Amino acid sequence: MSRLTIIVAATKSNGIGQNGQLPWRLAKEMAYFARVTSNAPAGSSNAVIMGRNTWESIPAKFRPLRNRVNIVVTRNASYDVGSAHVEGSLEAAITRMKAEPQLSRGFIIGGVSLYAESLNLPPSSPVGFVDRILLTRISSPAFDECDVFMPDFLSRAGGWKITSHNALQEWVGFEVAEGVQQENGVSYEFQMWVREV
Ligand code: FOL
Repeated sequence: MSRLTIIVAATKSNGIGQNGQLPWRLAKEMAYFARVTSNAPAGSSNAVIMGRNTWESIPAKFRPLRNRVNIVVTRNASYDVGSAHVEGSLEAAITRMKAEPQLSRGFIIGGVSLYAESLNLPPSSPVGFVDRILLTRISSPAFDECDVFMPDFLSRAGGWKITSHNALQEWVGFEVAEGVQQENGVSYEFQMWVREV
């Protein structure tokens, strides 16, 4: 059984993408994503589990995401990317991840299907479940053009609570900018949410 972390940047209406891409270009936010998902104790690495559309949305020059074990989930049995593990279900991906030597943390990095499916894993699931969400909340502009939306985890039963900024920094293992950040005219904030189980 493993505890998994979702990492996502979402608007106030939970928009996360548009036309198969991120709706914004935020270099510092992306650097945070890369650092959080890469940061692991010496001699170990983290895994990033993603859906096929998310894999295809990552610029080719950044794939596979370096210094991380990349696992792509697709129902297409003949999908082959060579440079990443491919599995047929979220459960198979988590099982594959756990077979990895020197594995530290497991991150679900999108998209909507994998976020929804992983949030639905009960704490009693034999493979694992999500107990933490690293949410970058984009407060303005609204990005009304978004065409894919994160499931509204905050409104679900499940007891999600926002943590202190200190708890976020302790968990990721480095200093994180606190409060509302401004980049390219976009306002956002780094948050961590956990659920007690
Ligand atoms: N979570 C957060 N907080 N922000 C995101 O942008 C984000 N994006 C995804 C999932 N969770 C997220 C999925 N989309 C890359 C591109 C798209 C993507 C995830 C990653 C990517 O190219 N990452 C490189 C860094 C590239 C750079 O430095 O510009 C990496 O090494 O992680």
